[in-house]
Amino acid sequence: MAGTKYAYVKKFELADVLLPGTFMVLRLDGHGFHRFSQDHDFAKPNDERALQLMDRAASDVMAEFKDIVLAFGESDEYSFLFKKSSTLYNRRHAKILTTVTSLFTSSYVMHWSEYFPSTRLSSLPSFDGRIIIYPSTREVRDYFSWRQADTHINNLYNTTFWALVQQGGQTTAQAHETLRGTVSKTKHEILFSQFGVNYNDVAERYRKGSVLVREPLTMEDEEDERKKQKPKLYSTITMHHCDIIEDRFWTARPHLLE
Ligand code: DGT
Ligand code: MG
Ligand code: MG
Ligand code: MG
Ligand code: MG
Repeated sequence: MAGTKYAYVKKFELADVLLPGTFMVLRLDGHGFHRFSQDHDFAKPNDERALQLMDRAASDVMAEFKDIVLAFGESDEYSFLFKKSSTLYNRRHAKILTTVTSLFTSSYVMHWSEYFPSTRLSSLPSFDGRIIIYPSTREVRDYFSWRQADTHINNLYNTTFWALVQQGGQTTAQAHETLRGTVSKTKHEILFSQFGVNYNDVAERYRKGSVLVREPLTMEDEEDERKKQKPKLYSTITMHHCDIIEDRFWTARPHLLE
């Protein structure tokens, strides 16, 4: 085809390569999930099934794209960290972003009925996506701290808000008013004194989000896998609901930021 008189149009496709030797972080976010969550009766403040379905789609993405070493999910969003040396699709921005985003979406749809057996998928879920490149480990650490701090702030607010409404009998307008301008400590106190809830006992999944880690298999594990005739599996994906702001998580896994 290269020789036809039409082939020049290909030259209009400009390169969109992401800077080599930098960390690529890809974040997806559900489009219009305020409405989508209402249409599908998501539990408030947190719907365990919906969060598990997000985790499932994210782990399918990680199974397909081995250069993704870490993922963090909360609410209707997921962030994926690619290893710094990744040359996936020659680091073409649009190719990476669209392939990952559509794979995530198709997995979300394909597995919907496993997680929502009695709720028909009645509208079309879609996700927006972006890739941010970060020059050093400092920004990568701060990026994930930013997302997990967001999880905490939103969950504390939402947990207190829905306690006021569901158990405290307030209207949503009243609950907004009750919480206007309050600091974290006040929300903890409201939960404890009015509803007997110690916030620290709320499920870690809700307080900390989901962390998917690609763990390299040890030689011994590899040998076991070979015996099971899966010679190509050199890593495994594990899920955690743990702190990723402090150093501990990262120092235990130096391979993530190599
Ligand atoms: P966007 O992202 O600009 O298209 O708009 P939205 O509506 O997706 O807004 P966003 O992403 O800022 O907020 C996520 C929405 O999804 C928020 O309205 C709450 C809803 N949502 C996410 N997870 C849950 C859940 O577990 N339970 C309930 N009830 N709602 C959830
Ligand atoms: Mg948004
Ligand atoms: Mg959204
Ligand atoms: Mg969101
Ligand atoms: Mg093609």
